Order: sequence, then structure tokens, then C-alpha cells
Amino acid sequence: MENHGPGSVAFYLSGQLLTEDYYVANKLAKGFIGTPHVDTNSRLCMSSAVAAHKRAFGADIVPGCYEDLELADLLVLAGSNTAWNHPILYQRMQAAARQDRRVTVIDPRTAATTDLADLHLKLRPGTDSILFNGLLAWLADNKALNSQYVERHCDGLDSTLAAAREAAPDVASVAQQCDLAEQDVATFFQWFAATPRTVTAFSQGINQSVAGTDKGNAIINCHLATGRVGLPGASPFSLTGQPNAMGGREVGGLANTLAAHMDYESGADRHRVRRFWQAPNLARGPGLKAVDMFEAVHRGDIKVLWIMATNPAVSLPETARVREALARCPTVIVSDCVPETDTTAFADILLPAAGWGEKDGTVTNSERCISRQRQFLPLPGDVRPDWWLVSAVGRRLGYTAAFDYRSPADVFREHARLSAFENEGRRLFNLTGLTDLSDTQYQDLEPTQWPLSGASSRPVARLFSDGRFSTSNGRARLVPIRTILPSRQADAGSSLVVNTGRIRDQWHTMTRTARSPRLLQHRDEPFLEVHPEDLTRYGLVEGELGQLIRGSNRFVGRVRSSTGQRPGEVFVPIHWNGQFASDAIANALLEPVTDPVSGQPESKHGHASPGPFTAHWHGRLLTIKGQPRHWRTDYWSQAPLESCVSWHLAGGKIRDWPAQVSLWLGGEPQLVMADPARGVFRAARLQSDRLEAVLLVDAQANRLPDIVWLAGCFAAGALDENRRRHLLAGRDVALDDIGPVICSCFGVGQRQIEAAMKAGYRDVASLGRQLHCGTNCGSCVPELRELLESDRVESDRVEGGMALAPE
Ligand SMILES: Nc1nc2c(c(=O)[nH]1)N[C@H]1C(S)=C(S)[C@@H](COP(=O)(O)OP(=O)(O)OC[C@H]3O[C@@H](n4cnc5c(=O)[nH]c(N)nc54)[C@H](O)[C@@H]3O)O[C@H]1N2
Ligand SMILES: Nc1nc2c(c(=O)[nH]1)N[C@H]1C(S)=C(S)[C@@H](COP(=O)(O)OP(=O)(O)OC[C@H]3O[C@@H](n4cnc5c(=O)[nH]c(N)nc54)[C@H](O)[C@@H]3O)O[C@H]1N2
Ligand SMILES: [Mo]
Repeated sequence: MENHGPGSVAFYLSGQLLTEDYYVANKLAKGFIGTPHVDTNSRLCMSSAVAAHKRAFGADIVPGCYEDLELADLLVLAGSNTAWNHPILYQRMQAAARQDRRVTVIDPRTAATTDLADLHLKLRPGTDSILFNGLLAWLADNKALNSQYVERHCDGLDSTLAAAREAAPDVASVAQQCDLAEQDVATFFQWFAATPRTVTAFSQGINQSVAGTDKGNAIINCHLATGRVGLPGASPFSLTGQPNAMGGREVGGLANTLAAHMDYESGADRHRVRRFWQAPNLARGPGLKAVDMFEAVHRGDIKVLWIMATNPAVSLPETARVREALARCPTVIVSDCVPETDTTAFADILLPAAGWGEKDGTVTNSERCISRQRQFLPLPGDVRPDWWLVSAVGRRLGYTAAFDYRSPADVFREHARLSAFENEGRRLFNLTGLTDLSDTQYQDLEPTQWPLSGASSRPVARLFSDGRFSTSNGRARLVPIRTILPSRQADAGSSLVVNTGRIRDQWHTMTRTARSPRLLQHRDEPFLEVHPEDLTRYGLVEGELGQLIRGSNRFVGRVRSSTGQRPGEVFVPIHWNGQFASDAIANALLEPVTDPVSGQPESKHGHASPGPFTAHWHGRLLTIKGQPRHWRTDYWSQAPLESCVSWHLAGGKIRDWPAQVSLWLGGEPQLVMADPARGVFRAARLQSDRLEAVLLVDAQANRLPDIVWLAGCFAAGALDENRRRHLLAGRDVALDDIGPVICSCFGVGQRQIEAAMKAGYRDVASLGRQLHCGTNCGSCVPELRELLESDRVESDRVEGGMALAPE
């Protein structure tokens, strides 16, 4: 700081910090060190929604509450795979199904959530603003706007409508631009017009785009123009992602905000925050947003970077450049609860942070509800909560009084007081009612919705219901939307559009969820999902390995074929990192293109050239824990199981197989079987009758057996004669194999489900009663339905076939 100024220090925070952690970090950086360069992974997540809210409402407010998802007669899910990513909300949506409730899903691919859809608009990626512009124009043409509401409460209708008409004049134009059937577009428009209780819930398919803010405003425009904001069952609804994405927005964790919903742009706000914190060094204006921040690190402008609770080496676009930036940065500080991540590998100073169950504080959800997170595990070793680590550094820097917190309750009270400070109703984010909580009251705090503008005020479920907004004139703003399409289109025939997203049982960069064998049962290997037409076009084979190439970047994964994909597009999961697979980081395929308003990366739209991954041999290796992690094979991915670690391997010619095998197995194998003509090789190593390692190699990947039975041999202890005999076959045909696990909660496999279906359990509820599958978290229910459906199609086919048989 002395040599290079406060701007040479940057903080990169996370929506997975608790509000108290976040508040203290933001205060130290912006108020005391005096650097504006504080940004957060929420930049990659919610910043387009934040910017859209501010443009429309004058403040970052989600007007509705969760109950609205149930009350809505038309539920529009835009770019949101709620079945997998918000499973609790999804179950509420499901339970609220009724005769007259309709659901429209807007997503370029068929995801688990489509299960709930009465209408699926499988649009060309990135064209959402055209669809909503078209809707606005159509509503106006069909006299379906709420003119009275617009007149009283909104500005900007004329210019917005003109822009909408220019971009998407009629149904035919929308259908053509979005690559949808005219009938489907018309149906959606008619439903929207006819349904006062409409909620449009949106998440990353909208936000993570070069036009993310515009997409958000295009949605909000339609809600404002019909007067459907902040009313029961009628609102635009941005679904947040991380547990405390909202808390981060409240403390001002984003580089362009200050604290407690105050902004740099206002001199009065800056003055107020400075006085409240008694800040010696308040940052003067907005700092660098995530992508630009890492660019500044790369340039050498930032000399100290403190990363907390996020894994940018995996989650930011163009990961190779991010890693280069981290390698160049003189001082990288990383606070994490997991020692080995792709980002901690670059740490000069690694701080052991408390993880979820070890820490105490608060989080806020999408409907502005603050809940306590209570510590239920002791702090191991030198581990400390993030707020403590930051405060300790603050005190050592000499800011003793400002960081003299004894507990998260101390921090929370101060945060609440700042929200109340000289507020006088100007800022909706107001926790006046919580400023004087005693330690015990804080400890026992029940989930509480803000605003709480007085000590005894009642929580408010919905905001802006009276049509008064947080803008300077109290009126909402409709925003004219020009069409901005994704930055790069795929080249027909040689590259695919890369869509990235989440899978059911993994969390982000899987630093924690990949440690749970149960969670890896659902998908144990990185994959790429394409339409069957593209299999043929690019020489890919389902179940074999495929690769995606962009320049010197590569993604290798198992090929899955799905008619749910649009031809020309590929879906890859965001989860795998360098610890768990050789080349499976989705962000390696993405360029750092950002939304000009929000700075959010276009994470849903890369491009890459597909092709088969050619290997001489494919292998499965199972070893007891504690084996070295990295195998120098062209392809590897690992998945920890209950009593061993399982590896998928593939590679080119190996000169000295015996040496290689001994290395992998941790010594010479006792059991060996080789059939060189077919490229088959199998070996096992035992230690006093217990299995230590097994290797199965085959020239063809699809000839390798499933490893469920083999994994059981590691758990079995000393192997009996029968197991020994079947070891190199990798399975015991006499035993039941449950197949791929569908329900992770109860460990129910596909074959068990199929057997139950044959025995007459023909719906989700009865399967649940019989096998328990789908009865806990419920996120496998769409897959259960899919199995039931394919069984139905199959039996129709068989019956049809029988009728033809005599010919
Ligand atoms: N299991 C699990 N749950 C999670 C998470 C997790 O890692 N794992 N992460 C949490 C976090 S932080 C977040 S932000 C949320 C994210 O929750 P979601 O937003 O539901 O997550 P994604 O799977 O990233 O993307 C949603 C959908 O957007 C679609 N999409 C892609 N491009 C477009 C487009 O141009 N238009 C439209 N309309 N749709 C498009 C994708 O096909 C995908 O199905 O999930 C949260 N919940
Ligand atoms: N291509 C593509 N990229 C994306 C997305 C996408 O859909 N596609 N989604 C984006 C979105 S929405 C998000 S939210 C980001 C998520 O991206 P990241 O934030 O990078 O992902 P996580 O794996 O959740 O990283 C959290 C890290 O914090 C650690 N951690 C957990 N709890 C604590 C704690 O209490 N304290 C500390 N100090 N550390 C902790 C974890 O071990 C982990 O290393 O990814 C973004 N990147
Ligand atoms: Mo997120």
C-alpha cells in the first residue's frame, strides 16, 4: 500500500460468505485500506439482475416472495433449471400444480425442469430479449397493456414500445429470430395477456449473457406494462443462486456499490458511509469488476489479491489467463475451507477458513428473508471464521477500534445500524428493527424478512405493490431494448455453441461435493451432451470420450446423446476442476466477454470444435484411498467411492505396460489376465486377501464393465473364494446389479426402478412407496418420470410390433 497506493490491493469475495464476513471485508477494503477494487463471484451470477432492477426500480429489489411462485396462474421459468438448482422451490411449484395453472419454460435445451412445462420454448440461445420485446409489442397491439398503471407509475413506455416494435414487430418475426414455432410463440403471448397472476422467474440463462441486463429489463418491461409487479402471484422474480448472494448485495460487495444499498454516485451516500464507519480512507468511486480485476492483476496493476470463498481458477472465463494472472501476482491470499483447490495452488498465503457447519452468522435469500446459520461443529485446528480473519488483519493494520468485533452478533448489529443510519425511508434496505438485538436474540433470531423500518414494524412480503418505486421521482422505468446477440456464433459444420450449467448433485467447482461418494453416483465423470445429429456429424459415439477444442484449450468428457439438445449446441457441466479430471473445465472454452452494463460474463455461450477423443486404450482403475492423485494419462477423471477411489483412464500407446501397471496398482499384481489381440488387460493387487487395487483395460470403452460390484469388493474386507474368482471379470453375473444410481438420497438404481415398473409400480408415488426413491429431496423425480415415460413408449412399441408380427 505504501509503495503502490491502496488501488494495488484487491479483494475477490463470494456469495458464499456470510453477511457478517462480507460486511467486514467490504468495510476493511473500501473504508480503511481505501481500495475500490472489491468484487465478488456474484458478478458472475446476479449482477445483470441487480443492474436490471436498478434501471427499472431505482434499487436492487426483488419485489415478490416465494408464495408468489405458488399463487401464479402462469409461471414462466426463463433460463432456469429449478428442478436441479432450486429443488425446494421446485417442489413448491410442483405441489402448487392445479387445473388452471400453466407453466412455460424458456430454455434452449430440455432440462429436468421441462418436466413441469405445459409449453417449452426451446429458443435459439441468447434471443430472450427478442421474445420479450415481441411480447410487449404484441400486448400493445392487442390492447392488453394496463394503461392506467403505466400512466400513473411508469416512465418510458413510448420509446420502449418503439424499440420493441422495431426489434420484434410480430409473432412471425419473433418465431423466425428465436427459431420457434409461430404457434408456440402465439400461445405464450396469449397466455401472458390473459393471466393477471403471472410470475416470470429467471436466473442464469438470462443473467449470464452479453445482453443479460437487457434480458432482465425486457422481462421487467412486460411486467410493468401490465401492472404485474409486487402483487400476489404477479411479479418478475430473479432467483438468486448462492446461499448468500442477497446478503452480499446488502453489504455492497459488488465493485460498483458502496454498502447498505448506498452508491458511489451519490456524494451524500459517500459522506454518510464515511461518517458512519469513521473511515479514514473511503474509496472514491467504483472499482474494477471481476473480469477486469483479473485483467488488472495480469497487467501487474494489482499486487495483492485476497480471494475468499471462491475458486476463480475454475469459475471465471478464459481460465488459462486467470491462472496466468494468479501466477504473476506478487501476493495472492486465499481463504478457503478446503486446502487443495485449483485456486489455493496459487496462494502465497493460505488461510484456513471455517466452512458451513463450523460458522455462525446470517444469510439472506431471494425473497429478502434473513436467516441464521448456526455453528454445530467445533473449529478444527487453526481454522477461523472469515469475519475473524479479516478483522484480525484490520487490527494489525492499525484499525483497532473499527475491527474490534467479538462475535458475529457485533458485526450484524453494526450492519443493521448502517442500514438505518440517516435512512428516513429513503432506502428500502432497512434493518432498523434489528439494530438492538441482544446476543441471545441474535442467537435465536427466526427467519426475518426486510425491510424492518421500525423496532416493531411487521415484515413486508411484497414491495412496490402501491406502484411507488425507489427512483428519484417514484416512478418505474421501462427500458428500450435493442437486440444484442451473443458475441460469437458457431460456424455451421465445424463448431458448436457451448452452453454451460449445473447438474443435480454437484455444487459449482465441486471442492466439497466431489468428496461425497453418494453425490458422485449421479454423474461420476465429466460429460458433453449433444443432439444425435451432431454425433453423426462430428464422429462422436455415445458412451465414448469426446473432446471440444477452442484454440489451445480443451475439454474432454464422456459423450451423452440427447434429443433435448438443439442441433449445433453442446451442454457441458461447470463442475469439474483440475483436481478431479484432466481437461474438463467448462470455462476453458469461454472467452471473457461481458455484459456492457453489468460486467457479467457471457458464461452460457462459448464455441468449440467437437471431435472424438482417440485413445489406444480405456481403463477403469480402483485403488484404496491414499494413492497418488495424478496419473499421467491423456485422459483421467477420479471419483471417490466409500472405500476406494475410482478412476476413468484413457490414453495413447504405452511402451512398458508392466512397469506402468505396477505404478498404478502400487506394486506387482497377483492376478493378471491379458488378451492382447482384443486389447484386453486386467490385473488386481491384494494384500492379505484384501483388495488394494484393480485395473481393467480394454481397447473399447463400452466393453468395460460397470464398477458397482467391484467397488463392493473393496468394502467387503477379506475376499472370499467367489469374489476372488470374479475379480478380473469385474462383475458377478449371479448377483444383482442395481445399475446407475438415480436416487442419491436412498441409493436406488435404475435397474431396481425398472424391475419395480415391470412389477406394476407405474407412477412416481408408488415407486416412492416401494423403493423410497424421490421421496426425500425430490430432485430425481424428473428422471423417474423420464424412466416411466420411456417404459410407456417402449411397451407401446412392443405391443405395436406384436400386432405386426404375423406378417
Ligand atoms: N445442484 C446445484 N444447484 C445449484 C448450484 C449448483 O452448483 N448445483 N448453484 C447455485 C447457483 S450459485 C446458481 S447461480 C443457480 C443457477 O441456477 P440456474 O440458473 O437454473 O442454472 P444453470 O444450470 O446454470 O442454467 C439454467 C439454464 O439456462 C439455460 N440457458 C442457457 N442459455 C440460455 C439462453 O440463452 N436463454 C435461456 N432462456 N436459457 C438459457 C441452460 O440451458 C440451463 O438449463 O443454481 C444454484 N443451485
Ligand atoms: N461457465 C460458467 N461459469 C460459471 C457459471 C456458469 O453457469 N457457467 N456460474 C457462475 C456462478 S452463477 C457462480 S455463483 C460461480 C461460482 O463459482 P465459485 O465461487 O468459484 O465456486 P465454488 O466452487 O462455490 O467456490 C467456493 C469456494 O469457497 C470455498 N468455501 C466454501 N465455504 C467457505 C467459507 O465459508 N469460507 C471460505 N473462505 N471459503 C469457503 C469452497 O471450498 C470453494 O473453494 O461460478 C460462475 N461461473
Ligand atoms: Mo451463482
